[in-house]
Amino acid sequence: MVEWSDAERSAISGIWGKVNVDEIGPQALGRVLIVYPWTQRYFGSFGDLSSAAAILGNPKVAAHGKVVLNALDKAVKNLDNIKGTYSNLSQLHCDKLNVDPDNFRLLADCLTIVVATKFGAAFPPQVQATWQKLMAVVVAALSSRYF
Ligand code: HNI
Repeated sequence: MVEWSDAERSAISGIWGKVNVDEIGPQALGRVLIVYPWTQRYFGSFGDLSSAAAILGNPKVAAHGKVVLNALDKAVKNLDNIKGTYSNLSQLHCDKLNVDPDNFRLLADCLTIVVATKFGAAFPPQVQATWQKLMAVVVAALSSRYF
């Protein structure tokens, strides 16, 4: 059972309250597909992913980036039960989508970089520390039905 202190809860709601899902989601997923090109194999139906510009301009990537960040919003709103919140989503990524769970960490890392780039001084190390904990719990929860 993950414990969250009041300071951690307020750090998460502070930074998450500033995140525009429609902007950050597409950038985070786009970055994964550019930095780790083998992840493109899961998105064969998304059309043109042939260059960084194509990926960042691809409306399906943008739409799916929003879907992913809206799912993250559910974790933020259910900090005390992220594992349960993501149970079905974990099973879907495992059984139906066959996504290698290592990729969850890659997405979490890209999201952290996008958030750090966007918020700069408003994302100091103390806030990042809590953010990394959130990412670790999310990655573990999404991986939980694989084993
Ligand atoms: Ni992911 C579909 C959430 C990481 C590949 N993914 C979803 C859906 C949600 C979601 C929500 C929609 C489910 C539905 O239709 O019921 N994905 C998340 C979250 C993370 C994540 C919260 C990590 C934080 N997904 C990843 C990663 C990959 C990935 C890292 C591959 C590299 N996801 C997919 C694919 C689909 C998908 C593929 C189906 C997309 C489609 O529309 O065809």
